[in-house]
Amino acid sequence: MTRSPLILYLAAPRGFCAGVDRAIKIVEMALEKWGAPVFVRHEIVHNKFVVDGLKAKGAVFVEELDECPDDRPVVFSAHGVPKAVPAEAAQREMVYVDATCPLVSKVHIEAERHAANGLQMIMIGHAGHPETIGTMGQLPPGEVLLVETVDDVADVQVRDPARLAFVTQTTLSVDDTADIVAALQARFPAIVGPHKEDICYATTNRQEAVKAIAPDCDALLVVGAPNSSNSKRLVEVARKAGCAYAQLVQRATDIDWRALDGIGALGITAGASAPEVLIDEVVNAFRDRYDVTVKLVETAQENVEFKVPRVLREPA
Ligand code: 0CH
Ligand code: SF4
Repeated sequence: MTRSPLILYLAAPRGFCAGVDRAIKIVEMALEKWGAPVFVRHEIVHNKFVVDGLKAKGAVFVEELDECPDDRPVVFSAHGVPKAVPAEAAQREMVYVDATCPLVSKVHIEAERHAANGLQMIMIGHAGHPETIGTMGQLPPGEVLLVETVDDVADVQVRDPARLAFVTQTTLSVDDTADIVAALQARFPAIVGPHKEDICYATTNRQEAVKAIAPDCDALLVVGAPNSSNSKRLVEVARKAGCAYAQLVQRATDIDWRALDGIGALGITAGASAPEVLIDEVVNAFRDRYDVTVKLVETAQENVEFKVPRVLREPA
């Protein structure tokens, strides 16, 4: 049987970012240093394959600190935690390691700095997402106002329109966020904030790469998890950029082959928390069924690397 030809546009950059790489290494180092079990508060990154791999090595994933015993180490996930979390760990004299991405920590510091200067904070982010909870939790409850959409900007009630600042989640849609920032600046001309927003290099680059391939693709698959904000944004970006069929897949088994019937050009990318081995798995599933020609489309080169703490803190 002859296989149909398929052009496979492989986006670059895709997959793991520096913050994810560092966070996973921190859990591995903690397991090496202290042995199992090491507790991890929240999925270290939003990827089942990564989480299952660490579980097999002895990591225990929980949602809240009160699920951890006092006498075992705990790692905080890459998404960041409210200030109350390390405070509680310290009060319980627990050993804890913070795997918050340095680019998320930077936003935490920004929020604190603005508040120290007497500015009321507005956060652009998704309600309930751990990064949003963590960033808003750098200040006392109720101090940070959340806006999720342009429409929310019209409703937000501020103390003093002349004394405002904003921060954002790092994994948002660059274009949607630009619209929200513009709406904030139109309503509150004195608002201060970052140069554009706080979206990180990895999020920006992955969205740019998708924009470059999406118009040429009959279908585009994003390897990533349904709870991964940055991965879900890549699906939206692909659709907006002109690829009507864009879907998230966690593994090759998620591919809906019937929906792909008759395609001639496919795009593949991956969210920042998806390991390359899963991208290979998806690509190989297409090689099994099609006569694949891979075209790598690289829109940026990344050389960001975050240092992993050389020595994890000893128990007090
Ligand atoms: O995209 P989100 O924030 O949901 O998280 P992820 O999929 O675990 O990717 C890593 C980003 C971590 C914090 O920016
Ligand atoms: Fe850090 Fe960006 Fe990766 Fe989040 S997506 S972990 S902010 S580099």
